[in-house]
Amino acid sequence: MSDDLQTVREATLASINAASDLKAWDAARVAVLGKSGTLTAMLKELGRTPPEQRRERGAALNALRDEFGAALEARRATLQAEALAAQLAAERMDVTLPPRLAPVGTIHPISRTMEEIAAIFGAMGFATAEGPDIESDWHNFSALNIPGHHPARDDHDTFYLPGDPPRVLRTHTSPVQVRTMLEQAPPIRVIVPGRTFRADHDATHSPMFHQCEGLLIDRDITLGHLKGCLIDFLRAYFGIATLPVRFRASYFPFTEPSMEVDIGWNRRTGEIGAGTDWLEILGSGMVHPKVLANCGIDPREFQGFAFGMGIERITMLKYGMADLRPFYESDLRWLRHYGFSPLAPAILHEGLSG
Ligand code: 2NL
Repeated sequence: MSDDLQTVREATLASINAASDLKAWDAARVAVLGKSGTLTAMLKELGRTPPEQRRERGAALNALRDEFGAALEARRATLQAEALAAQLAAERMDVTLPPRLAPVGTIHPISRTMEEIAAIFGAMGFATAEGPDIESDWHNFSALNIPGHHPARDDHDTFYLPGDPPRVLRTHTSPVQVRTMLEQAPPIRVIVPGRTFRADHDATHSPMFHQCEGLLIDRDITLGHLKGCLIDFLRAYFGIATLPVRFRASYFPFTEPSMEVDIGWNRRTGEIGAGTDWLEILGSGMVHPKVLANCGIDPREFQGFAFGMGIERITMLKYGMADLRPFYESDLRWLRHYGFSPLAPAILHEGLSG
């Protein structure tokens, strides 16, 4: 090999092996084999070489081109392996580490109780219905046989909203059952959990609280159906198969007859299902014929029963909470203590058969 080719060879191989990353490698490649690279220029000059030297020089240049190509390929493989090793080292991770857990909240006891009630009545074929917080006077009162002059209106401490006619914040969830009866033909089985509002605020009353009412309408429905249904519910909800339940005559404008439902407890210890005292827990009754007629149902053909309960109250009784106010204060300590895991659903209806 001629001296000039030997010089080019050494300089080129040195520059290829000096390339310390893929960018420098590419620059070295272009400098030799690119359009105006050193070897490209020498190959172009071959045409001007005297014919007797051309063959030998051409063979030498071709050999150089192959050698540079091989050197470039070897360098590229080395650089890529180094780059991959560096990346693997930099991005090293331990896939056996436990995951960082996202903070998990808790289900509010009000929501939990509503879910439990829906699960128990759901197993008895009741659907859950919802409706608006703001109601007409007719849906909240008149349809339920509570006329304008009726003293029950004063009892309800109603929030009236401005307007003509004035509307109300619903004082119970009954207007949702009224809407259900107007929209659906019997048979009807619904429960209606939700917010209710009364202008009443002290240690045991909040102006916003929660109720769950229920309604069943069908042919040949009797007080016996009401009693069996509510006894099953109370025993499943409190998880006490032998819970004593007592029905006591009462009065509501929207039911006839009406009954208060009591459960057995020990007033001194607060224990439910034990002792000789009675605790009022539900209101109930056979739906008043006038209410059925107001809601487009013929009372000679269909009968039914209805009931209502306070969610906060039955929650406090079941979980031994002494005070109503923390329900609405969003105190994380209280919520963590009394809240429920979002991963453990209410499956209390199993208690009905079990
Ligand atoms: C209670 C008493 C009760 C009802 C609610 C009702 C609804 C319709 C027709 C007839 Cl649409 N009745 N609801 C009946 C009896 C009692 O609630 O102490 N609630 C906390």
